[in-house]
Amino acid sequence: SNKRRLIRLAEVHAHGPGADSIWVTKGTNVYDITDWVPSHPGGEVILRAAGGSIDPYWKIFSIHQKQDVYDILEQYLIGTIDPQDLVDGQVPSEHVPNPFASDPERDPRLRMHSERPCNAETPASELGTFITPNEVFYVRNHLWVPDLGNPEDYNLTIELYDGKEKKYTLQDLRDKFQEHTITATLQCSGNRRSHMTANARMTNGLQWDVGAIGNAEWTGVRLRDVLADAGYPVDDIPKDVKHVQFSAVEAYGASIPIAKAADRFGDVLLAYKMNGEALPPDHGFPLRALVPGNVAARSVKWVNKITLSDEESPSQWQRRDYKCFGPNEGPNPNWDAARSIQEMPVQSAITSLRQVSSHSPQARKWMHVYGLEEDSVLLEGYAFSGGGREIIRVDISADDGRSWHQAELLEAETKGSKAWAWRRWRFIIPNSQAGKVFVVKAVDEAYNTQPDSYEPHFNFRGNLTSGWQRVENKPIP
Ligand code: MTE
Ligand code: MO
Repeated sequence: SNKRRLIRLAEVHAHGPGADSIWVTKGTNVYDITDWVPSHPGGEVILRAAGGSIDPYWKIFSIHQKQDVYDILEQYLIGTIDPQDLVDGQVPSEHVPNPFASDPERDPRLRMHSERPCNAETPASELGTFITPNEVFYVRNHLWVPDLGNPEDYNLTIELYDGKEKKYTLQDLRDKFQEHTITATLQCSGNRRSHMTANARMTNGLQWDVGAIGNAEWTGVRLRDVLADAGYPVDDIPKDVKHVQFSAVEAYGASIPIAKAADRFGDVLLAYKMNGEALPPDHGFPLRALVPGNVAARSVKWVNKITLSDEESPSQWQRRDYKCFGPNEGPNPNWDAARSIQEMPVQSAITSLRQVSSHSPQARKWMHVYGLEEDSVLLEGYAFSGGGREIIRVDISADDGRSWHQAELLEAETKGSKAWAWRRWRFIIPNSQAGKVFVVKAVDEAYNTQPDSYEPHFNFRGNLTSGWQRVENKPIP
């Protein structure tokens, strides 16, 4: 039939993003998806594949790997690639785009979980400082790092509830608004997921250790100030507006409640600096939302559109992935009924365990520094809670939870209206009193604390793992 006509690759290329009709290939089939583009649930990102192969995108957006999605596409089949354009029966590799072509180089110290998209955590050995250096700050990308062209052309669009839009260039943001700096910890909801897998059951997602977290100074303008300038009454929130949706250049999106965005003590920033430097490409250059106290998934990188709405962001990262379920709920839960994660619960981890010993010249130095007379074990780590709730205590057990001590909470200078930054802590115990297993747990200012085990807060996604961390009494590499 005419559905099977042979099509040259050059003809496919002519139906790219600007063309009247939009074609894509999947395998060696050709589809005219013009009529589908406006109803694509993922929005205009589909145009990235226009005139070429959608295969690499469908690999990344795994939501497509379902029969009903294949069925939709099959309706638009118009032909197959002419065999004279194929190499070994396949579309040549030049025709298949590399969505990750503009991803930057990464610091070799990062522990890579997946390269495309880049998911890399800070190794425990680099988690020892109050401020996490930009080069080793964990990277959590769902997609590619967008190629932005000239930053001077970058625009942020604010869409108010009545549909009116206001645009700001980066220069507008710098010129019109007061600059603010806050010290804030970003933590992925999957931080420590591997501990839930190890101590309860297999979880679905990247198996992060303790390093999907980091602390930085973020500089930018207050979202609240920008919303006010755009014409939104931040001190008299209209009833219908419930959420602020952030959309990013590369198709990621998420939202936060309006009450957080409009709160004068909420410190939500549109940040352009990280630790005093321009945002690195992996962390959202030139502009990211920074929502302190909330799960890092809401701190949308490369943000270029902000929409006030009565609804949460329609993205899968708001309506799906970042939710928790009961321990008994299987992999097909009622997603819509579950609440999306916003503020984080209490968390703590041991990032360093060292011998301070008279036997080793290097470790002897620490005995001197800490004024110790006996060979000892030195533990260090972090503790953090969401919502700006301060960590008030860190308890350490040197005998697997039978008896407890309090760690020393280290002082650090922070900026911001609330306790958005983690607390570093230190604990030293003579070897003669140290058992085989150390345990850590923390308490925040609301006296929230952590679950002692993993099964009771198991969820198949492995989100918000916060069970007491246990580590063996041996050096952490
Ligand atoms: N923003 C965009 N545009 N794309 C993303 O993939 N990942 C989110 C959030 N913002 C993401 C994003 C998630 S899940 C996390 S944990 C943080 O960014 C990670 O921020 P970082 O890579 O700067 O550490
Ligand atoms: Mo995340």
